[in-house]
Amino acid sequence: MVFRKLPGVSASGMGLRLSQKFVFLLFLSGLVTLCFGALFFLPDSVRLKRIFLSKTDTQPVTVGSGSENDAREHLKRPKEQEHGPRGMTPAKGETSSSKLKSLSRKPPVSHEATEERLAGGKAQEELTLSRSKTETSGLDRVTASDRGANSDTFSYQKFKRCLLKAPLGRDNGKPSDPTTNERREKVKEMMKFAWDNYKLYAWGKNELRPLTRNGHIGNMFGGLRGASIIDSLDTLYIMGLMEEYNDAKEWVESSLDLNSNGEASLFEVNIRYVGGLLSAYYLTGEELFKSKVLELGEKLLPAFNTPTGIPRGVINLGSGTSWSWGWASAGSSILAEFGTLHLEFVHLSELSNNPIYTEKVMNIRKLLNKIEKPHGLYPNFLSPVSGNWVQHHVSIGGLGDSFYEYLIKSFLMSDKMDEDAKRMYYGALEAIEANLVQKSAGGLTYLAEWRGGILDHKMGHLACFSGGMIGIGADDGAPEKRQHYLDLAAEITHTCHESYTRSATKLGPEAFRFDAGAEATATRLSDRYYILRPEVIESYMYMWRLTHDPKYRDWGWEAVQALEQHCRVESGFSGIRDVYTMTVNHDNMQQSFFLSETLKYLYLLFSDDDLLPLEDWVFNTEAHPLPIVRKSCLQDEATQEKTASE
Ligand code: DMJ
Repeated sequence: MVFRKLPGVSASGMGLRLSQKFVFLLFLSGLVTLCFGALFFLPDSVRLKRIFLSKTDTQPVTVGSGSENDAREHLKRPKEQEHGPRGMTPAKGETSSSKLKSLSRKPPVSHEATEERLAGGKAQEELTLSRSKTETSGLDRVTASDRGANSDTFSYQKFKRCLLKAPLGRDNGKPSDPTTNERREKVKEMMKFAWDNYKLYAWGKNELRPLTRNGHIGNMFGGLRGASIIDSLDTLYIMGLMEEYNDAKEWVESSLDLNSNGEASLFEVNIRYVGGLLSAYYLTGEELFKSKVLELGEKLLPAFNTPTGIPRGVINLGSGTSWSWGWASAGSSILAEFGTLHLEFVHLSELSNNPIYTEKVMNIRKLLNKIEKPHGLYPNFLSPVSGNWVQHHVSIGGLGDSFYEYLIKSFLMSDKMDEDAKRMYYGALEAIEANLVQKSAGGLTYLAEWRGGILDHKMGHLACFSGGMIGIGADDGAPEKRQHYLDLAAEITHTCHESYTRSATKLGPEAFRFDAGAEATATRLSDRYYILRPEVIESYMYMWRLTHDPKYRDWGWEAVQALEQHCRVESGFSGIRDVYTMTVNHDNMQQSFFLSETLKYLYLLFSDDDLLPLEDWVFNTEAHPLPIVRKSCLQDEATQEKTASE
């Protein structure tokens, strides 16, 4: 077929002349360049960017270990491990630790030197985030500096003088009994082993993968790195592992980059990074930790820019944009997440002398006080837009847990001045006792979960922290209930210990049930794993301090032996996939909370009570010790200082 040239139509057959065609092509190529260029300036979470960029570039957030979250993180691990590329193991010399050594700017600190310097006064499923419609822009952020933050006014010396006892005790908490001391030394050796391997194979990454001998970054902390370092600072320090502590401090100084632009869990960043830096500062007085934590605290504030002031779960630390977890129904926020900020935020206000942090968490408190609670219970999901509950699922384990813990600890940390927190805690405990506390056929006390009035006879490993929580709160409720609370705390701790003793490995499953003939055992395959969690040991530690019943130390020692036998591998510690089988299958993950919590609580269990005495310290939910705020003492000290200078 022959095409005839029509009048007025160009040779191209498209009705364009050569010059027009050239201009059009130029315009088109400009447009394409612009589109691709724009991709790199879009916020990390924009879906289009995810399609074009690789996973590591965009770092989609998988839910973290907050409450039920790390269970989900764990579920995706087997795949990664099986399909992990071969040859992932870096050559030993490739770790950055050696490089860091040469970067040292300040002389290393010894335990004694720090203490001496500070002495003075009385003491010394991979869930890629789908942005929900409830996304908030970070543009309207109110920063701490806008509100007049003044980091110069906090006096570390005044703070030290207001402590009742020396933080590290008489002899760093060394017990006089030789067996206990041997056990304590064993725990210290475990910490050193876990740390050395992290340093060797995963330095600067978030966690160590001990089987493949490499680092894990994950996606709970946005672009933040070094979770295991921040989580370990205080543990290394109280154990007197000073060379290791100095390496960690040096890393914070040279490599902790807070200018990340990734999607982070507000809860996880708060409990691990904010909590870890705060306690490192309070224990050592190093200004470095204070300036880092104040810088980070400021980056978290935009998460509160919601119609109710209830923060959303995820925040982009760079842009300040925040949104709800894609898996949380109807764009809701999670009780254990927005309810686990109080301790750290009060301390951020203390250090910055800026009330904004306290205001943010007090606002959460105000809303929770105002809304109706079914049977006095606090459901796990709340809308940050309407301020109403979204579902009626109540749990003292995952999704709820540390909210209750922070109520009683807020009261204790306020030097028992925060009456509101006290009232809320005992109110919640009453509702828990009336609705959730159960006795099994075999006589075990447990905490069931509540789904709109129907009980699920299951208790998560996470819920086992409650033995310790109820124990430390026993003194401050109604006096006639003191013994009752101590008994309840002991019964729950006993049940959790049973969940360990009834397994082949003597480690406890992720969740255990009390139905269909089960008594403190996991009935589902998916509940049989153990990821080095601390909660059961945490309760042993508190119950030991409260009662001095030697059984708690014996139970702790059983756990040490089980960890050594089943979780210690050639290059670190690893979780296991099934606590009921002796031929263990490791999950290839040394969680940062193993260093921060599990080993710290074990060390404290085998130490004298004067190592981080409970009269002066509360532990945040990641086991980072925070001091009790003695407002009146601090004010007296300030007045005295003023009078002296006049
Ligand atoms: C830790 O990160 C904290 O204890 C948190 O409150 C719950 N999950 C882990 C440990 O299991």
